[in-house]
Amino acid sequence: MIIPKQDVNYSLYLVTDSAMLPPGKTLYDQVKAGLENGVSLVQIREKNTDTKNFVEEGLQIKKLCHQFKVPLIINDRVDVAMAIDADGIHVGQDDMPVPMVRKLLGPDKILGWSVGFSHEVEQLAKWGPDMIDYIGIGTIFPTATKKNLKKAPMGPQGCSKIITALEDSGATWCKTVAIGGLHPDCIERVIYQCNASNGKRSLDGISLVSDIMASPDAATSTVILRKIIDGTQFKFVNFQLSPSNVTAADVKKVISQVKQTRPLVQHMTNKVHQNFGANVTLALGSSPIMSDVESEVRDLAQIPNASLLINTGSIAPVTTLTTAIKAYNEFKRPIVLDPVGYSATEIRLILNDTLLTYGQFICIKGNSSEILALSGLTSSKMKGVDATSTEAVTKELLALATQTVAYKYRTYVVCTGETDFIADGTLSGKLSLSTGTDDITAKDLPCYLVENGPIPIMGDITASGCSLGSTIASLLGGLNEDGIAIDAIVGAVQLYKSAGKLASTRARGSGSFHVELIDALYQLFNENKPEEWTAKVRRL
Ligand code: 3NM
Ligand code: MG
Repeated sequence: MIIPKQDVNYSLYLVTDSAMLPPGKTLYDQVKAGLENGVSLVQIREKNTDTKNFVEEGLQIKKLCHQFKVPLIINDRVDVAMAIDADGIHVGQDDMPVPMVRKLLGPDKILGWSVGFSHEVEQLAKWGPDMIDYIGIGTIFPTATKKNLKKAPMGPQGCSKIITALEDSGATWCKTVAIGGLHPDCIERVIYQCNASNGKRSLDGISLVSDIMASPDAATSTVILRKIIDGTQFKFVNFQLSPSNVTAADVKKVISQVKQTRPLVQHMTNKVHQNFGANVTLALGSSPIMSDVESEVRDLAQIPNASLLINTGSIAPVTTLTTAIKAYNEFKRPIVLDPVGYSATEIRLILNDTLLTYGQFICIKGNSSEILALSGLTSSKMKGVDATSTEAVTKELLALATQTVAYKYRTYVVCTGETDFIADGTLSGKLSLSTGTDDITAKDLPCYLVENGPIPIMGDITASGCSLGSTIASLLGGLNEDGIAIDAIVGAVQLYKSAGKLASTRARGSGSFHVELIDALYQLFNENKPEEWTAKVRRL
């Protein structure tokens, strides 16, 4: 062993594949470039190499790895690992049974196992600490590298479930790496979102094949990966995720910024909301664009102060939505998700889960049924898109559901109702391997309540909830670099609720309420006196 196995650094774990080498490069070249630039662990994974070649290559690569004090792991082939005295072995669920491998290898070698499901973790825990040293959790995203993958991509959510299972089953010794479809455009988000629910741990590393093995410039690719993995801050928007007390002065500042910057708010929304949402956006000094044309999303995402609202009330093609999400994430512009009717039908559930898997959202806004369903805290299925759960839903439960969704997706969450709940799960964008959320759990997250008494007529017009999404997207889009996200989100909720109350006192029925709501938003926005708004904010 080149180093004691408890000292292994799992942070950037390169798995080889000689079938994807770029022209002119050998496996040795690619591994060397990786090691020179920060690869911390190497696995030789050769599915079609003759044993003699495998052994020769293994010896060569072992020598190379040891020059860098990096351990060498062999995939699947226990005989090869033993023959070359490798530092460890990695086996999958269908390879040689783990207890046999451990018996052959002895206690000091590193033993890794591919895990795709929580029940596999329970087995691991039963074996105890002398069996498995680390697990490769996958596949996270689709990948062309591993043929005949029997598992569906699990996304960061599935990975978090497995990390949580390790904590729940007491297998705290076992280290974790994520694998499958990991590249610079998603690795920060994967590290950020993959956490045990008790806040005590996150991934110990990222494992990958093609990003280095297939790279024409493996050195530069590794430098890029290393920099991301060593990062301490995930800046997925170009304004601030810092905490705030959200005073009237803070909200006033946000609105002044929106007036100056006149954000472009791209709506990918349902048909019923389009006209009303566009008028609400205009009332807030912003420019609406109601487009779900895939070929222009990149251009729109690059416009300064652009923001994107995705409302899944009518369902746009998934590829259009994921392309938009990727573009807005790339240009660090905010995306608000309104998961309309989440879990009301299977297709809405799958669509929204898919969107949440492929992007980092700044805010998820839903009604209590949607947020409860996303939180997983109740098993009740919603009755319809606008239905609220018939169970006794207490304020405590709604606050916890809001915090739970915020924690899961590391985002801000707004749960609407007579009281609106807003939770901040971003933890200021803090990024780190291994340490999780520093013991902070969902119930510890900052939570704000916005109250203004009942406004029953809100429920008598269409798209009133959707247009809160437009309002949040406007105010977030308008932030300058020094603007603070939570000020914009709480401010938007407070503005919308105050305007609703004001409009309800002026309206003669639901028809004029529609018009009065736009007038009230226009008035309150332009006056910009949050200290006089009727909706009040308090901290939980
Ligand atoms: N194991 P790339 S996915 C080797 O899910 C391997 O267990 C997986 O390759 C698992 O980084 C995978 O090129 C391939 O996507 C990962
Ligand atoms: Mg295998």
